[in-house]
Amino acid sequence: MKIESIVLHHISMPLVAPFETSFGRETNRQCVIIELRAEGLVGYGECVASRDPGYNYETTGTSLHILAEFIAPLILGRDVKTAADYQKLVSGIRGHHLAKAGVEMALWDLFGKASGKSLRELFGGKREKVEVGVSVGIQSSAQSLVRTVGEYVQQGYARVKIKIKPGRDVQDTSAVRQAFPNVRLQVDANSAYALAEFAALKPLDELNLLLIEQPLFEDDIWDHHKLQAQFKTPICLDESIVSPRHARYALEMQACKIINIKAGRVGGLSQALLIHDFCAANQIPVWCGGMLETGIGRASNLALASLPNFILPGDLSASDRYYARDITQERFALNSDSTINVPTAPGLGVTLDEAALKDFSLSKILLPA
Ligand code: OSB
Ligand code: MG
Repeated sequence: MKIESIVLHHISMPLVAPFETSFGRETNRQCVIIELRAEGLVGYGECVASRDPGYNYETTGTSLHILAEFIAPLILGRDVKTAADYQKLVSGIRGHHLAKAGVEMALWDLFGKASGKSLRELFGGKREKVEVGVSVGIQSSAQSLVRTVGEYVQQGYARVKIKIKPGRDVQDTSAVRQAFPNVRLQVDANSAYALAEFAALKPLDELNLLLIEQPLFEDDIWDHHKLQAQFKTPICLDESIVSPRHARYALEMQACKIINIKAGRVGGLSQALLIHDFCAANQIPVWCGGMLETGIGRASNLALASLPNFILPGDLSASDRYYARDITQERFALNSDSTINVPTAPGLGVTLDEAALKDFSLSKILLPA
């Protein structure tokens, strides 16, 4: 499709509650919404970079720079036919996967709208609803964590992930396990530990956790191999897997038993699909990670998670877990069986709430061909 114009919307949305991880605390979530116009259609994508470089090195600022100065000139006025075409066009830009992935999402929205097919259909996903869980940030105390987890369990979330960091790990996790002996529980350290530090947290291995997510440095697959050899609980990599190549490295090194897939982190939905297929061929389960997405990114994650090797519940909670007001007309609700329905309309299957986008806007960059 011939790309006629690009609009970059830098927005900030208030979260219903602050979200705290080992790398920081967010009360407002920033992101960049990408609007592509082509052949009378509009496609939307979400670049999931945050305000601060805490999760990885990208920020809303770096992504706006890369999008406006480097990615836009490569696609404006060009006929981009497939996601593979797009990946070839941007292959000269090193890194900046969150920026690249935001545009790829908008392209898929366009491809779907042009062909009358939903993303799920384009990906070959079979599920009409996907199993989901909730990611709970670090709370003021173990008691308040237990209270917060209790509220989510009450709402019907059958899988809970809690964020941990040095000093807030074994005690917090044990308290949750004791209060909820049967809940499917996992922890996420967001790269907060060195190998020796985490190896000392052996009690975690006795708490019947589904997995331990990204305990060590994001650029260190080898130390995760050493840690996995000492833990019976599966290690799951998030930050470390930034491409299909890295997924191969991790499996060859036996650095993990499970992979968290985020289309943003790996440079686009096409790359996420490649990792899904590679893991399926190697009997490694995957699950869909989240970046506190708006309804745009959430729709994309749901379509991705409808694929067969997304075996574990995703970090894909209902819209009201994140935002009182979203930028899509549609809001995603939790079904009583801890699932969320996958959109069925063409493309992402959601419609933008223009007024909300405007109200949340920090800046807007218009790039004509
Ligand atoms: O590590 O999975 C993560 C949110 C922002 C950045 C990194 C992560 C997260 C989450 C939230 O855990 C998942 C969600 O969107 O519910
Ligand atoms: Mg994570």
